[in-house]
Amino acid sequence: MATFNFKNREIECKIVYYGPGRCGKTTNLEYIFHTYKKQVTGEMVSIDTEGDRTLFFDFLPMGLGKIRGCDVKVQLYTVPGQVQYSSTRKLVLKEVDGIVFVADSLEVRRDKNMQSLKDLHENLKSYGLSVLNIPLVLQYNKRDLDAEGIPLMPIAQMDKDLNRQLKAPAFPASALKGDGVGATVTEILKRTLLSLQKQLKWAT
Ligand SMILES: Nc1nc2c(ncn2[C@@H]2O[C@H](COP(=O)(O)OP(=O)(O)O)[C@@H](O)[C@H]2O)c(=O)[nH]1
Ligand SMILES: [Mg+2]
Repeated sequence: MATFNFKNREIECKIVYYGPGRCGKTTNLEYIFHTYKKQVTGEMVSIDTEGDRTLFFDFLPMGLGKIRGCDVKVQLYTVPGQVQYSSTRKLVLKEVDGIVFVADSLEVRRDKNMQSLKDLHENLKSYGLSVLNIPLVLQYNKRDLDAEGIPLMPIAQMDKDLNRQLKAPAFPASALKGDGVGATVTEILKRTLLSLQKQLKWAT
């Protein structure tokens, strides 16, 4: 749940990039951090866990408008994807307002994607949240590897595996090249802001 600070006329919310280890979450955030410099309001903070990191930075999306005269400040987070960091992943999801699920398009990562989505589902449930009613966007990453002759799952297969029930917007992407990264973050920002607007309506 976002923090509404009416005194500073600021609303602070949290978007988490979730997905299996090595799917490209950190690469997404690094691309955003470097490409949308003007909208980044602080440093990238990195919390090291052995072999993997939790990253976050503050982001002030421009052009998406204010909510009731309040600026909206977003914290973008990644989680460590490796199985052993389950408790960290859960902690990062606390009070989340929107989620980008990054799936790895590599054929060999098919099961890992599905496991990670299930893990997301369970972790959200422990906070009384549901993947079905939280703002959510999927990203099918590493599409560039197709050109290298590396076997990737067709988009239709990934939709079937991951998005049959969710019916969330899904973006093919190459976080490495930046393709689809902006479209993904813009969509989750839009959806998260819309959801906050609705929550505010109920609260007043
Ligand atoms: N070819 C290609 N490699 C990628 C892409 N995204 C990430 N990678 C690579 O995959 C590896 C893991 O990426 P990383 O962002 O650290 O994954 P994370 O564990 O989800 O944070 C790194 O070597 C990245 O350079 C992509 O879109 N295409
Ligand atoms: Mg990472």
